[in-house]
Amino acid sequence: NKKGFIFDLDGVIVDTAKYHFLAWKKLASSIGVDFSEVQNEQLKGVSRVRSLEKILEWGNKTLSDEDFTNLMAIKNENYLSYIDNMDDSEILPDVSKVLDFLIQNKQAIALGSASKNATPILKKVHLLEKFEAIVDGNDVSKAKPDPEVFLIGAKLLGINPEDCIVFEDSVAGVQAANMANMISIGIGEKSVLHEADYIFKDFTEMSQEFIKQIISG
Ligand code: B16
Ligand code: MG
Repeated sequence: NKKGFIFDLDGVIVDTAKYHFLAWKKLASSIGVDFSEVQNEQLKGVSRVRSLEKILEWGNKTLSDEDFTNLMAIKNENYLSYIDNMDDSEILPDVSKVLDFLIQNKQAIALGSASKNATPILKKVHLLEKFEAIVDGNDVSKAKPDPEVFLIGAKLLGINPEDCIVFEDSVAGVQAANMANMISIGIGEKSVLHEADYIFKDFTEMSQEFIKQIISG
C-alpha cells in the first residue's frame, strides 16, 4: 500500500514559530503595536501578508501599500537572520525517525507549507532530500484553510487525496487537510486541534504500530 504523507513545516518539522514570533514582535513594536504570544498562535499556518494584516488590525493601524510591502520585507530579513543559524539540532523530536520509517516502507512524502522560506530551511536542517515533492508559499494562490497546498502535493506525488495523510500544527492547516478529504493528524494540543482525525502532542507519542495501521488502512 502506497500512501502520500504530507508534512507541514513550521511547528511540525522544525520549531520556527519562535523565530516568526521574535521577528513579528520586533516589527510590531517598531510601529507601536503590542503583540503577545497568545496572538502569535493565531498567526500559525497563516501567510506573511495575512499575518501583517492581522497585526495591523490588532493595533488599529493602517498603512500605505508601499509601507506594507516594506514592513513585510523587514520582517522577512529579520526572520532569515535567525534561520541563518539553524542546524539539524532544531529538527523536532522523532521527525527524522518517522521520515526514515516512511521511506523504508516505500511511502510517498511531500511538504505542504505556507512558508516562502521552506526550501532554504529544509536545506539548513539537511532534510530536503527526504521529500519527493515540495509545495510551499511560492506555489499556492489560496492560503490554508483552503486545501490547495495539500491538493497540489497529492497531485505531485501521484496519490489520490483520500490516500493522503497530513501532519499539521495549526487549526487552519487541519481544516485544509479535512477539506482536501485527507486524513488529518494534529501535532500539538488537543484543545486547539480538536478538528483533526488524530492528535498527538509530538512525534514521540506516535507509535510505529499506528503508522503501519495508517499505511495499510
Ligand atoms: P514565510 P507552515 C507558515 O508555515 C507559518 O506557520 C506562519 O507563521 C508563517 O507566517 C507562514 O508560514 C509564512 O511564512 O513568511 O516564511 O513565507 O506552518 O505552513 O509551514
Ligand atoms: Mg505549521
